[in-house]
Amino acid sequence: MNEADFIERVRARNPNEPEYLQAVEEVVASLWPFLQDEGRRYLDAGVLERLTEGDRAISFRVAWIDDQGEVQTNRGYRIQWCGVLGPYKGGLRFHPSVNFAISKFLAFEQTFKNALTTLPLGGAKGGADFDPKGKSDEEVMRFCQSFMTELSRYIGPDVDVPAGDIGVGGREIGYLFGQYRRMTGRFEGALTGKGVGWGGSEIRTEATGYGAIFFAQEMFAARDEGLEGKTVGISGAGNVAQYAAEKAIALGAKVVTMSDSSGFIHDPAGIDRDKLEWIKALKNDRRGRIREYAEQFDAEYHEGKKPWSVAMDLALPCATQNELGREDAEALVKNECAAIVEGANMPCTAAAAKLIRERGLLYAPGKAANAGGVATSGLEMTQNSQRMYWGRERVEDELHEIMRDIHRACCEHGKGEDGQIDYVRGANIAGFIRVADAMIAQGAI
Ligand code: NDP
Ligand code: 2IT
Repeated sequence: MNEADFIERVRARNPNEPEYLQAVEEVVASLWPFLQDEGRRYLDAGVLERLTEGDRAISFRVAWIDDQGEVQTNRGYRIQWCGVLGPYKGGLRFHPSVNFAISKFLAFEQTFKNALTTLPLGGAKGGADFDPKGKSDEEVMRFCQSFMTELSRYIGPDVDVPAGDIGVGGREIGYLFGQYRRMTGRFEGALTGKGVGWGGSEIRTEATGYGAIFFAQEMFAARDEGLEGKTVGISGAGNVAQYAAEKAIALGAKVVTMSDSSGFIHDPAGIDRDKLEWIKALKNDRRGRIREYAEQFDAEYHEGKKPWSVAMDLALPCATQNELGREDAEALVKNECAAIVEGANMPCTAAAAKLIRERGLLYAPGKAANAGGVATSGLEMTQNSQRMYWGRERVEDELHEIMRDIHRACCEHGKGEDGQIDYVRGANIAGFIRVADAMIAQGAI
């Protein structure tokens, strides 16, 4: 079979799932030359066919009662993609856009990402088409309780360990954990991202954003450059965006943009530590809109626009999939942006990624650059198993070392003949080898 036939087969088996196909096409394009050559045995063992078919997909009804006493119905998902490396692991997303195709692409990507961490973690993802925006805390709690009543059948510390993602943060993990404990009668590490006072890990909240900046630091260090003085553009204003901004500022970079689904703010003076604390309170406590920043700090607000036309040395898309298209990539190239580091999962469209790679920008795919979140979830699982608590410094040091190792693995497998690093190829091959070796060792599964 050639590459085109293989992709055609995946397409035919998964109709109407564009995001899933996009993720598969990227991985297969990276792997194909390797599979024809030193990776031949993986092709012969049918590993690629197996890895493009998830272990199982669960979909369920979530009925709950809103503040008006009306019954509302949503759909919940959990896709357990591949369990050869450890218990299934990956986030839960609550957003109206969540569907089968999006859950599948995320679970597929998660499998390679988790492999890159070198921790014992299988790949999974899930969520619901529930929109937490505008809902009261009580409504969110009732939704989480109903969702977990069903999900609790399928998870557990040695089975599947969900965490947060878009729309699922500390508040939601608290309600989900409470209901899991009530359903099972067990206080155990069946979820990560828990509060630090009740089984959570230090640094898990910060980990994805911090990890992305550690990765960016490594990329620039390979060119004998640091982040100090660099202009950084960030999209999103949620968990990943906030802590990417925090670490970038701490390392002396100037963060000039953040955004939400309504528009972006541009602060040419730079978002400093105090302004970032204000954004955290706006987003995490008041659940307000980013436009309010422009009124508070006399910055620009661009309704309905994305930040990529602003001049920046480092672009960090930290909102959602396909948020950075070809025209955005053209604008970044035109403004001499040096690097794009994906805090979000698959934020660049295929056309944008193609252009970025052709033009030779430093380009870190999400499965490498945002792996710090799940890696620290892995450290939370370790602490739960040990019934131990590790201090902040220890966890941050471990996270930093894991991100350095992922960078090293990308370089090892992504170095071209010209000495340039293709991080996409490096991440895909390094993650694939770890999963594929385990799969072959465990038989025809
Ligand atoms: P949050 O819910 O905390 O924040 C999401 C941010 O992205 C918000 O600012 C939100 O704006 C914006 N956003 C969401 N959907 C859209 C959309 N369709 N169009 C434009 N903006 C949008 O999520 P996280 O920060 O946790 O996640 C962000 C990304 O990072 C996701 O791709 C996620 O999969 C990925 N990720 C998260 C990890 C984690 O540990 N949390 C780990 C690894 C990856 P608004 O509030 O207006 O909706
Ligand atoms: O996309 C991701 O890696 C996450 N949302 C975090 C998953 C986790 O289990 O911590």
